[in-house]
Amino acid sequence: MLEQDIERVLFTEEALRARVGELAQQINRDLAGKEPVLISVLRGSFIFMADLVRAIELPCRVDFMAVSSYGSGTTSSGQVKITKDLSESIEGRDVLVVEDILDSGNTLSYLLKLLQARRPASIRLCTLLDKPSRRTKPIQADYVGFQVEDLFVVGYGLDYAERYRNLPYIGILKPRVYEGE
Ligand code: PRP
Ligand code: 7HP
Repeated sequence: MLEQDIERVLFTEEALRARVGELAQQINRDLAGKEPVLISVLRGSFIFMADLVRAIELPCRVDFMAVSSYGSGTTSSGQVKITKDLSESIEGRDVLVVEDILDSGNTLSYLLKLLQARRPASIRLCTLLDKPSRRTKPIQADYVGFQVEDLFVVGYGLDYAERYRNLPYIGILKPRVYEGE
């Protein structure tokens, strides 16, 4: 079972639910009167997006973009690949990018540049987790669920080698799982 590979639970289902609700309240206030488009960066953000959008009370659109830079390891390859683009134009729209984790910043600095070139009215970034100690690109999120230390975390959408996304909480993997990577 997946549970056997988890060393410690960092954020329980209850803690995630409460924090996602707080983030949504902040977004409801900040974007009041607007109709933002929420862009989920797949695949890691799919669960966070589903919970966040249901707590947002504004009229909004959703769209999806798939990018990948980690391959099957625990460090970024540095090369961001777009594997699925948006379905609609964002020109003139208020955009909220929804991510699961901001780590080195490679993925999001690449993505934000690309989205900015499409001339949205505004872009904001919401990440569930932030690992500032690993940042190599100067990028900050407007909304952060939790800061995490330099530990590889899984669950609630986040994977290691495509596994563990379906854990309902966020936890730290036992080192034996990725040793010898
Ligand atoms: C993960 C995560 C972020 C990115 C963050 O994606 O979802 O997009 O890494 O890391 P960075 O700040 O160091 O770039 P990954 O490439 O693992 O793809 P996934 O979303 O399909 O799991
Ligand atoms: C990407 C990623 N994916 C899962 N867990 C982490 O801790 C990660 N950092 N960057």
